[in-house]
Amino acid sequence: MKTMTTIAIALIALSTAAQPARSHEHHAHESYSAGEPGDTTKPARTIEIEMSEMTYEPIRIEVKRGEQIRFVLRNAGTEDHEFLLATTRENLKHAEVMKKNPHMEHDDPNGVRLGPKKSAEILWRFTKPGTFEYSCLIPNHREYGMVGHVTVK
Ligand SMILES: [Cu+2]
Repeated sequence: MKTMTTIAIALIALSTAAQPARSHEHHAHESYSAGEPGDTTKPARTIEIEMSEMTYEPIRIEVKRGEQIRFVLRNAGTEDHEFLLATTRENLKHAEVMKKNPHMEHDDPNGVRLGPKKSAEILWRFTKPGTFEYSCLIPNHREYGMVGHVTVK
């Protein structure tokens, strides 16, 4: 009986210890809904995207399934903006988390946050067919129009 209690306590301890690790994994976005990070040794088509208050230019792009794109991103605005490549579902979920923590830092291959006049590149391979989006999840920016669409054919 004593042994049973000890095992039960040990199991409880184990399961609570596993909790933070699991939520951290989720937060790190280890799986990507819009494809996968690109391979620098493979050819890529360059698409330039300009960010400003509160839109992207262009706001819609089309790529072929399997195509690798080098996104050249430039913030031409006067505020910070983001470019996060994912499904709409994933970005909306992510936006909820950002509402609670607006200064959340991103360190993911599918996204970047840029200050005014800054630029960056993202190399991405669209491996799945469907419709994806790039949006800015700084509170209210997506609602005000900072969402673009990628159609993968
Ligand atoms: Cu923005």
